[in-house]
Amino acid sequence: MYTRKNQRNLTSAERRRFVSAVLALKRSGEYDEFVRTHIAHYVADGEDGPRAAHMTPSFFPWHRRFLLEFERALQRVDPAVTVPYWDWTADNTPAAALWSEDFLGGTGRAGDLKVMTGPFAHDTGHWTIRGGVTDRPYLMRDLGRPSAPIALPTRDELAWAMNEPVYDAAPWDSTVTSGFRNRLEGWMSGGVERWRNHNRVHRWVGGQMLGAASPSDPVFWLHHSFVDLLWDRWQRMHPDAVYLPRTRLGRGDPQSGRVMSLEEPMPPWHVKPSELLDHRNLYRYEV
Ligand code: CU1
Ligand code: CU1
Repeated sequence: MYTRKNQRNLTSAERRRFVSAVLALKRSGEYDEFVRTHIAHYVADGEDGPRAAHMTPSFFPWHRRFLLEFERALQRVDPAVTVPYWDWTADNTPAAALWSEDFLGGTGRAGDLKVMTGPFAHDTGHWTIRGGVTDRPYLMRDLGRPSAPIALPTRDELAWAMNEPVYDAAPWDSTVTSGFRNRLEGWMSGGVERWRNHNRVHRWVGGQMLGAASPSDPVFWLHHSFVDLLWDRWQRMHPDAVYLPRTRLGRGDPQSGRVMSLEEPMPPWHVKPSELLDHRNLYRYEV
């Protein structure tokens, strides 16, 4: 049993140990394996094949397992390290300590968006992007997208998702407008509202966080740690709510075989959503 802390409460020693463990995984090649796994499971609505990770009910359990795998890798380097979480409703500007020189570094420079500060700046020699969806070898960010400013999700926007009492609904994809899962994952069609909550955060950071290679930016883990906390919080807010779909979809359903119901194993780990509904025997969140 261990605790995932709010990143704003980390001591400077805890920050340093987290960063060191991440850099160790980068050196060993394991980090890039995580990026490749994420890319391999970035299957959109319009593509064929099973959709375990995104635009799908198993968005939450898939990322819970993905984070656990990453956290276990970090802990093989340093058993005291856990994945902190970033509450983007509170630490919602580029001036937040998250982006400081001794933690994740800051935004990218004008023009090519290349990150120039902190341990993940390419010029340190420790953070070369490989196997991504662009051929740029350097980490890019565009915090707040100054050219067309956007804001991180507010408490009210988050509440709009959290107050939804039903987990997910047909057609179980990016187009569904009700249900906690897509209100939090944040695919909504049309206009400025298109990116909500979880997706808005990817957009606000910009650079590699915009696409399938988003774990190339270590902030990915802190973002998804908070998303995981929010799933937990939602379950407590709605104790009678259940994961949906409960049973395998019928053959006539266009999503049959594409989305995972409660007892259908998710690739690549062959773990069922039902096995990931409760994390409290493994870790807790500091509140
Ligand atoms: Cu993802
Ligand atoms: Cu994400």
